[in-house]
Amino acid sequence: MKLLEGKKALIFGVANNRSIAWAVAQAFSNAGAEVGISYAGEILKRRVEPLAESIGCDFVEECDVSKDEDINAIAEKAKEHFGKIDILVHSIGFADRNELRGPFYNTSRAGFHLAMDISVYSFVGLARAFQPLMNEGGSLLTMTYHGSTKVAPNYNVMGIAKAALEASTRYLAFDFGKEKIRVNAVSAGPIRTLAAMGVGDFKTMYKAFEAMAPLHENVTTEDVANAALFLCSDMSARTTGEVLYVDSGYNIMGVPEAIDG
Ligand code: NAD
Ligand code: 0WE
Repeated sequence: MKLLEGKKALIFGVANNRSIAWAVAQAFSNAGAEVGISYAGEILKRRVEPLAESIGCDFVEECDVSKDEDINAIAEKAKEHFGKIDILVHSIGFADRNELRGPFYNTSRAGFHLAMDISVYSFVGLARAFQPLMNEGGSLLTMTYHGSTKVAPNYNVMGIAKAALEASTRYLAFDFGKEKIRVNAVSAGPIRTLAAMGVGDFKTMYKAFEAMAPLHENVTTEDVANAALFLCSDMSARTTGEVLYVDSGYNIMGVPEAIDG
């Protein structure tokens, strides 16, 4: 019996084959789940449809999470297609590129609102829309980053958004606990995805991460997907409101080891 046999999972945030959401979709499909995929906009459709097809996924729907209409519409479509679902994965984050460099105090009001809306509120909005469709024993999962609790230079307003996302995870876990639905987050180390590409000096950060982390290895989307599989399966039946780090141990370090060899 596979870990997600008989479970229905809806995964938000597939942009391309490097997306964390795509690794999650593949891992869940391999674990026996029936998978549905959602992507942000028309431009991504061409990329996402062949990926979905490759895992035999026949629910591929556009949803711009900045629009309540889109969120309500996809919940309605999911209800028609799946009836109820067991798992919802939120793998979405966005800030204006200009906010991800220079001093944090330069964050504009509009930039702050946008980052919070797309990266935080969307998880709450999806949770509300899908609450009536979630089976008991189900799971909600989101993706976060260590810049939420510690300063990551240039991550800026996204760090504030991730702090709010992690707090939202705890409040949602409380609400959904009554219905025996768990809500958790995976905190991943830096991975070269589309969302990381636009970031100046990502290579330096990537190298520094590898040097500092106890395991001295960078993180892959497959690593994140395996943790997601654990958190969305009955293997983690009594874990909720948690942030699980998949970061080669980077976050436990306070002082780097000597690098003179
Ligand atoms: P990605 O670019 O593949 O995924 C981000 C997704 O957000 C894309 O699919 C994009 O279309 C979607 N998105 C943006 N605006 C949207 C909107 N209005 N409506 C719907 N979808 C929208 O990059 P990724 O690295 O896979 O990112 C997924 C999640 O993982 C994000 O929350 C990110 O913050 C988090 N994360 C990434 C890293 C990393 O280093 N790559 C590390 C830790 C956490
Ligand atoms: O959460 C993320 C990605 C955040 C992100 C990245 C972009 C780049 C392109 C959000 N919005 C945008 N908007 C764009 O236009 N990560 C954890 C990856 C990441 O992004 C960083 C990082 C790391 C790590 C930005 C600055 C510093 C470090």
